[in-house]
Amino acid sequence: MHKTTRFRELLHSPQLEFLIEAHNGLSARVGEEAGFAGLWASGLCLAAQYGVRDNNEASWTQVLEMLEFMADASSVPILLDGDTGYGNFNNVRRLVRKLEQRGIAALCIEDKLFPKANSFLDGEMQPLAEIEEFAGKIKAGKDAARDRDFMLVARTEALIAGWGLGEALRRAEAYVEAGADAILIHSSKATADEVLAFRSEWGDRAPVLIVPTKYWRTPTQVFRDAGFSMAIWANQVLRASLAAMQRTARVLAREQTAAAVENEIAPVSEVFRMQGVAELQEAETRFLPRATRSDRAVVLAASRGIELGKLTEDRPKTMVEVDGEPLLAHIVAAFKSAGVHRIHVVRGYKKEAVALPGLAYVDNDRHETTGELHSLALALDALDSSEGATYVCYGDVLFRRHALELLIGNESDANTADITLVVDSHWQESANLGRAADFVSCSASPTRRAYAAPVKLRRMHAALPEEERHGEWIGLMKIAPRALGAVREAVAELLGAGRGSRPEISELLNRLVTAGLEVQVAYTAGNWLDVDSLYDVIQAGKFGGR
Ligand code: SPV
Ligand code: MG
Repeated sequence: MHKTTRFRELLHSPQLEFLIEAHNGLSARVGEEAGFAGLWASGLCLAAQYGVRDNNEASWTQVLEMLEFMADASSVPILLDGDTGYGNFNNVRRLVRKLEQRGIAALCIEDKLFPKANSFLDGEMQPLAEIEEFAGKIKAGKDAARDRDFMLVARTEALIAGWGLGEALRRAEAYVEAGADAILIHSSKATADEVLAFRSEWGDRAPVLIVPTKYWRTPTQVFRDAGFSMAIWANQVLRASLAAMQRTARVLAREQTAAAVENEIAPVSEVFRMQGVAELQEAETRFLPRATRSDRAVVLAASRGIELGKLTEDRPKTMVEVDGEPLLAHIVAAFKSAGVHRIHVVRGYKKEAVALPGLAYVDNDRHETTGELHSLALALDALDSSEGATYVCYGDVLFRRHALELLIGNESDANTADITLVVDSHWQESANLGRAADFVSCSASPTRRAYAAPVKLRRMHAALPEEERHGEWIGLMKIAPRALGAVREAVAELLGAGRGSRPEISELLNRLVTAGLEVQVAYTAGNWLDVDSLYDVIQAGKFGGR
């Protein structure tokens, strides 16, 4: 049901209904959660939460902005306390249009002059609008509404301004005549006598709303018996939060420890709940490619990187700073932002210099005589037997998160091969082709991949003839849980067979292909950088964004 229709129903329901004040998204949610069927966007409270006076100091568009948050945060109808309508009939027309656009159900305007002041501040001194002029605003407001259920409540201040019951009735009559859907009769007396007198004289010409701020002692049953349509708790929530904020701030200032207030205040988890954090987390699982909890990464970072000369005298290449942070920190950040939080780093050369927090370390103490496959073997030994996927990358490769997302994919992806490699189809554009590169030959070229079945690796070799090259492996791969055993075995075989030699990961991959494992290729164009030279370090500084 539309919020407008719901509000209309509330206005005409046979029982006394209640609206509670709200002044921002959070208080709107608080009011709805407490069980209120509607909200009063109080002018006083909106002004107060902005820290300004209830004298139209906040502009009407600032009010509108906040109303949008309130309407988004709640599903019950909102009645805006629209003061005098922020101008003449024309301003009211525009206001109504904007309120409808932002999902506000109803508008209340009062018969004072712009800029108004709060009714409880010298209310009897405040001039009232001319009846005809105010009736024109009501007509214009109703005329502007596209939705027939958009309700316009006319509020008369005749009692507060000291003009008496007769004037209040005369005005109410004229306002309903002009099209008002209900009357708000306001009073600043400490008893309800005035509003009760109005109600009994008024009869049932239109629903009547009250704001029992000053006559709060009157039992609610009296309002029920009198037949009011709605009672508005117009400022109690703001006053409650003000008292709590003042108390907490004073105690903190005095005690200088949060322990003095912790038991009195809402836990942070409650703030998260009110913000709807759970919904976002749920949506992330549907819309974001994320690793699962048990996924882990292995970063092979044992070698020095002698090509970098002085830069790697006291640290391995993975700790060389790029853009103010070690290469490894960039790699860790890319994994973490994709949801892979368990990261194992194989270190060797100057291992004490590799000490970023929160990582698991595996030491290859024979790094000088062994190679990358030995490092990989050590890392695989250190992994638990969880069901997660294993991401493997080199400690000197910078890649953007996008490259990682190609591997992670989401439920709907066909990304379910035993092993998946990220392959750069733009290998020719690499600035430093003199370096060692893992070129790949695949079942389909990058340009044809959209039409073909998943692209499979045929062969990886540094000396692959140019006409066979479909791309270059960027040094990042994913091993599916079910393939981990086969990978472990193949690694062990290669290391066992090749005593003295230093088998490379390319050999491992070729072996796995021959053994019938499905090694798939995900093409990317750029999005990575292999840091093999001083030139690369400089390029890496410009690489930017993960
Ligand atoms: C408001 O809540 O801003 C009102 C009601 O207009 S009162 O403050 O009682 O005038
Ligand atoms: Mg007000």
